[in-house]
Amino acid sequence: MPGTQMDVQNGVAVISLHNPPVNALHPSVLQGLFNHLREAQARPDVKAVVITGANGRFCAGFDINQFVQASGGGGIDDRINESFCDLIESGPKPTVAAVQTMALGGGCELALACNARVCTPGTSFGLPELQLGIIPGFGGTQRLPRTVGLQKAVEMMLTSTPIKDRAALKLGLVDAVVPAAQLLEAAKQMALDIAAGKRARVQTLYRTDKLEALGEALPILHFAREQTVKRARHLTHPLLCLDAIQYGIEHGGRAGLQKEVECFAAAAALDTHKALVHIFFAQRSTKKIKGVTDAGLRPRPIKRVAVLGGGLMGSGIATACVLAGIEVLLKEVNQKFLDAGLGRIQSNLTSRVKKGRMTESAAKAAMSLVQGALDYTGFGNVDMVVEAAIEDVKIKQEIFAELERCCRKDAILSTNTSTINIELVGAKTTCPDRILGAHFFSPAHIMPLLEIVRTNATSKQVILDTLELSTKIKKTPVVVGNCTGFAVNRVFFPYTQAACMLVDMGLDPYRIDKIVAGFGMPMGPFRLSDLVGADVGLHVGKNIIDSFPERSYPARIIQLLNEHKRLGEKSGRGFYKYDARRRAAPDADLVPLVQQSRKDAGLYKESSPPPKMSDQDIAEFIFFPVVNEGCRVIDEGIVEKAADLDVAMVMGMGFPAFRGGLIFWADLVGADYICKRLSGWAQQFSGSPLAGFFKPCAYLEASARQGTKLSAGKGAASKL
Ligand code: 3H9
Repeated sequence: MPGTQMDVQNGVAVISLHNPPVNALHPSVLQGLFNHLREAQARPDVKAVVITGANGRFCAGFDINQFVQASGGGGIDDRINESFCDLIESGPKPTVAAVQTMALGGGCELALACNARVCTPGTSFGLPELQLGIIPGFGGTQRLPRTVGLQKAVEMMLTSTPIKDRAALKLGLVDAVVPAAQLLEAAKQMALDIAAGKRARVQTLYRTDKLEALGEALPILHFAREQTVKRARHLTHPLLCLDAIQYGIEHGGRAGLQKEVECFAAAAALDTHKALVHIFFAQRSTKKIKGVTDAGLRPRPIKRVAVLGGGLMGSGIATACVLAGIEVLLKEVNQKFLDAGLGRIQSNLTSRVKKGRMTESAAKAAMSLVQGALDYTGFGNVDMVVEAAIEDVKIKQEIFAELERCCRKDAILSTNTSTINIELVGAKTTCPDRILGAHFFSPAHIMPLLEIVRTNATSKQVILDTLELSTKIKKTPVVVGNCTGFAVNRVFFPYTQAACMLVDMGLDPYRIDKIVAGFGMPMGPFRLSDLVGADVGLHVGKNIIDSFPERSYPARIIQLLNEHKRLGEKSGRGFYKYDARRRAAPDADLVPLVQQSRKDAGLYKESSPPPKMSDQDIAEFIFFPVVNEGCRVIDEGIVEKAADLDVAMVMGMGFPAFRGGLIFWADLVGADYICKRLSGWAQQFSGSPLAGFFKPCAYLEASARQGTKLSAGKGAASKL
């Protein structure tokens, strides 16, 4: 049961937070802390108080599960906040926080309310509340600026980025860093020194020495506001955070605390908060696979990986591996390609050094883990192969047959194909249990998602090992079933197709891109097409169209771009034109191609006015077919649960996290409304092959009819 314990020794009450694994502030922990604090403050044998965490971790903040249960605001009692502030910071006995490993969110705020802080080496301090759609609510908006200065505090809160012990010491966020074995003693001594008047008792809320003067503070906040509106124009809660900080600067810390409570409640009432909390848990639950992670198996470590193909994908995958200390054997077909592949890995590492993400010596050590190969010698020594050769089924089949001959009998054989059916890839082998898809997203050393594609034959052990690899290389895994395009590419194929259809119906591609970016995507479908390359788009699209002809729109404009060698960013022209710094600008030369595409598609006559469609109409026309395909993927059991698809969409396609992922967002919009809109378009195009593109699937229809949530899960439609 979560709670606190108190132990009084030599005049110091040590209160420890107990709620494994991260001592989150569950209501019973808060209540326990409050009761113990009151008792300690009242006891005559207690001179000072130390607050610490059990099991080597201080606290990761308020218990996020409570936000899910509460309708808004997490059910936090404002009075607890107020009383905590007074009791910890200004009660009769001084308090010191003894912090191990992490003090995040409410945990950091708790530490900030103490009169001093001691921590262990490597401890992180941070206020990452904004990543959950709320603002710090335990006084952090007031105490952090008064501890580290406004500029740094604003940066830490707006970016949700924690700082480590050494930086915290430099900034005065922590008073001493001591080895773990000495932590409690050091904290107790510090607390007794404060009680004896040998050390000043700092009450952060009333400090002014670190805070910039109003004349300096206001421009900092103004700039932060401008940047926030520019970078996160859909989000309100960062502005609420700035409001609370500013109010405290203008009216004093105590008034600021009141404003913080108001702003916290306003943020907690927004859908953004619910969406981001959903993503927080969804992201953690993708690692739990029924029948695999609960089967009592132990993952086998993957220490040596062979990557087949040193192109953009292969070199990115190799980079991700060496960054995690995994040895890589990079195979190419000739020396020229091999040198180019090795060069790409080197340049990925160099770029990290330039950005300050790793030291030169660490980059050198990582590069030394890579070995080049022109044949399969050495493959007998690897734990796993990731094939990243060209997207050609026959070539992949030959490679896999060769891999079965050259690799150990227990080596995992994976393919990075983005669309090809995994069973087809392994068709010429006799070891389907060792074969799976390891679909990385480009650039593979940066993008956070790993789509793990299992077939009916893939063994549990192989899935478990690959899950373990994903953790090691810092990717979020989503385990999906086998089909053309798997979950991410399959669900997103209507995205570009619907956008191309709109162009053929007479709409301006640049307006469409603007609207989709306005929805929250990192870029619109045409800018994305240019980034991926029209040639790749055509190739991937063909696989999808061949597999789902009844609901596909073979976009003529993509063919035309290929015919005119307008392949996108890499060729300097696509839907946009690009300058030497790869900055995109609308291109008048695109017009004849658009006109040709419209003529061939026959959906629009140049002489007539374009159809009247609002921004909302356009966004729905593009995203509702995507939701429809998402519903099929859930119903067919390609994903285990809808939340997995949400994570895959956010991390693989850049679907806005603040909308909670595709299906979470669709549930907010409502299955009934989506179904009606899709049916309307299907009706509009009835008699033409386009009707199938919009026809609502059985799962969506059933959810709409019964009023059930789309996130209800696989098989829900048939059970209704
Ligand atoms: C807040 O504090 C509001 C306040 O300002 C005031 C309000 C008035 N609650 O990530 P991991 C679970 S808001 C509940 O896999 P790691 C997590 O779900 C909070 N549970 O491990 C997982 O459970 P499971 C502000 C939490 O080592 C397990 O712990 N704080 C919480 O990679 C392990 O987590 C934050 O935003 C929590 N607060 O990373 C910090 N935190 O095993 C959020 C974790 O069942 N947390 N869990 O799947 C994190 O950033 C990372 O979890 C952390 C550990 C860095 C702590």
